Amino acid sequence: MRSAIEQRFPRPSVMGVVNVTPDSFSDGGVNLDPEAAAAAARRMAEEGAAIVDVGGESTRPGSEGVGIEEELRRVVPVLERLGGEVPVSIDTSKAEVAHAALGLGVELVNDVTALRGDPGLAGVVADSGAYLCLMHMLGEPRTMQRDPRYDDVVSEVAAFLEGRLRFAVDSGIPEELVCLDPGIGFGKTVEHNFELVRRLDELTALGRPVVVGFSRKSSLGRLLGDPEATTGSVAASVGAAVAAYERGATILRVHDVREHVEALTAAAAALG
Ligand code: HH2
Repeated sequence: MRSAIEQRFPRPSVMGVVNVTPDSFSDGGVNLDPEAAAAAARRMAEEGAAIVDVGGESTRPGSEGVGIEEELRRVVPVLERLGGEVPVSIDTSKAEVAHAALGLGVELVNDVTALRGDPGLAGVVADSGAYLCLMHMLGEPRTMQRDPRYDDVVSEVAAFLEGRLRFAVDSGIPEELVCLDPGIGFGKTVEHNFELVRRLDELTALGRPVVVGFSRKSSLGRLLGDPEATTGSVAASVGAAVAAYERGATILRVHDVREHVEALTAAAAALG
């Protein structure tokens, strides 16, 4: 039986990102070799990550997605090498991939579709007793950055997450195992992304821990003056993560673990 997610992940906790993909927007190709990916995950745990998020499918703007066999081929060898030695989450929307990963010791399922992608995923999570992250996305990766529009981005994201939380609970997943994520960069403009962090209290008001993943995202590069940016700097990522923490985020999903752990440790000491 797992403890409530707030106990497992005290504020602030860092989730390190290991993408086992050729095409992720900021680290594509770096960890395609399973040995390299496992070494990166171990290093992140040593640097203070509470969990490492292993993903075998890029969801960058414009991406097409991969099939089940290919996703399994990418992530299973990495999870086998980690063998329960490093706390791991699986970044997938596919029930079969989550099922295999949970059998290899994964403790959290991170679904960017919030249980809309695969009708079998809710049951797999419910049966396993794993933690679950539900993320907001407008549209799908292939098209999501084509002129995203909201009347009020924060209230629409909050209503969506509340609905998906209800669906998860109705599917047999205990609420105390679920966290929510506004999905920075998933069908949002630069201004939408920063407004979500600025008004993060409206998402923490849903009563679940909030995950924020601003790390290296293009909005940071665009904010700093490059309208064509596809990534953002480490320093800008750390600034956004500290701001999100101050506004109530619990888990910060990041690529550069050491820098974020140091900054968040200092921020936590200063803010209390
Ligand atoms: N962002 C990405 C992927 N998964 N999951 C959650 N919960 N929140 C996020 O913000 C989030 C996520 C995209 O970043 P990355 O994994 O580095 O890139 P890619 O999708 O290109 O592999």
